[in-house]
Amino acid sequence: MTDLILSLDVTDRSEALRIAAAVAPEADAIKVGYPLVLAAGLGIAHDLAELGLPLIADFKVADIPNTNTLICEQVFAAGFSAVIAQGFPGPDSVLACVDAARAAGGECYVVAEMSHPGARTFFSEGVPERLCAIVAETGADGIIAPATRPERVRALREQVGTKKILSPGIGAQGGDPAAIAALVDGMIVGRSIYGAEDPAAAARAYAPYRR
Ligand code: U5P
Repeated sequence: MTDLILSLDVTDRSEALRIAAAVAPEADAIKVGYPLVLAAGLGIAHDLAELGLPLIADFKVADIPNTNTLICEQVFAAGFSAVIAQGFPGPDSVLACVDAARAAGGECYVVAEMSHPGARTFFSEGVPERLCAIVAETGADGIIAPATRPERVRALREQVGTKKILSPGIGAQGGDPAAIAALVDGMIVGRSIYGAEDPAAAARAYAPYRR
């Protein structure tokens, strides 16, 4: 299965709810990050949860273990079903997120390599592979890997085996769903869906790549 994950980076509450409701029948999960939560409040998660799709909190949690625990407890109490953490703070920080996810019956994903051009500065020279080792060590559910570089996703698949790969960078950042869908478990798509005149139709265009 390759899921379609709507990245709902909209900063108006009612527009976010309207787009989410329209796209929900065409999507498998909704990812929410700082843009929407800072604009509309964490309570937006409860409203979105009513659509019945898994909700992923893209807060790229990256602090000491105790702070990560406190952040993730808030995330899951708000109604999210998964959280995204950074791996560079180290295994104990990631484990805090994994433990909080488990306590809530949720999931934790770790950023292994980012999708934008500048990511190459630090997500290089074996670092993504070391981050995948932290995923294995902590029992996290999977990684975030760049749809803009399918060859890197292929290499990281070797590292994570059957753990899930969720992949942003499709559409607005230039990633091609035809090149990435078969390599990953989830395609994360933001602007090319929520920025379209008809977001539901834009989401439907990804249907051939949902398996
Ligand atoms: N995201 C990336 N690349 C990463 C990690 C996360 O694009 O390496 C997030 C962005 O913050 C955004 C979404 O929320 O995925 C992609 O949106 P878009 O480029 O499809 O609009």
